[in-house]
Amino acid sequence: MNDRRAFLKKIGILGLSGMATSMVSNEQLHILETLNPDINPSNSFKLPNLPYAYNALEPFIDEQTMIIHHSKHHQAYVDKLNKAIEQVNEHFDLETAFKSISSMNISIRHNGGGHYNHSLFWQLMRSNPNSTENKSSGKLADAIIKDFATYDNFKKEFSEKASKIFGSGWCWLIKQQDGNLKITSTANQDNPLMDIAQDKGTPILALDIWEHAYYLKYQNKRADYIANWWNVVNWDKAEELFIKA
Ligand code: MN3
Repeated sequence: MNDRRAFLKKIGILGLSGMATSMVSNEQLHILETLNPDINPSNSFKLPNLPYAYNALEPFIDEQTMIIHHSKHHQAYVDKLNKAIEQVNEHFDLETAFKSISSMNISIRHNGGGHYNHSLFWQLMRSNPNSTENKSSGKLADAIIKDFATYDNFKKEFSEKASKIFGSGWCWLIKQQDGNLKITSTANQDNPLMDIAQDKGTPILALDIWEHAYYLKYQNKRADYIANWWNVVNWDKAEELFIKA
């Protein structure tokens, strides 16, 4: 019954947006729905479902942190973003908004970034309870070798950048306009798609460095959180983002 309702809802949305069913996977459709109010019948942003259970990232990221991070923190960004865009009548698309975010209401920058960054962050992780080796593969792996000499070098550089962020922020691997990869960081909920970002590019990896992302399990040991996060990086998703960028 639920499946049928969900299916009919999707068909309705596909009809509205004029997309062919074959062009959109279920996962992509869900993300489109949550990130774009234009194809979301309630005309507001929505909290996306996690693509796994709250305890799926154990033992590296604990269940309680995931519950609070997703259902409280991310939900709050969504709610505040919807409030911030109440005054905006025209077509509102987050990725477009980021290109001129410096001229917008600060609440759209904080909460639009918060919604976008977390939506990406959830997708860029996956379950790996047995801690099997988890490394980049495919074209992204080749690009990492080209730009950082070795995978271990890249991992070390990214971990150092993430551990040195002062206060709250995000660490990113981005693909720049020239096609090269770069490790960069942003403060608060800013991201590399925003006009105010020092290094601009398409996010390929995203790591939340806010204390709410790790404090329950790791307290002040941010380096341990970062070291364990590598176990749950979803390299298939990163490869997909890299190829699309
Ligand atoms: Mn967070």
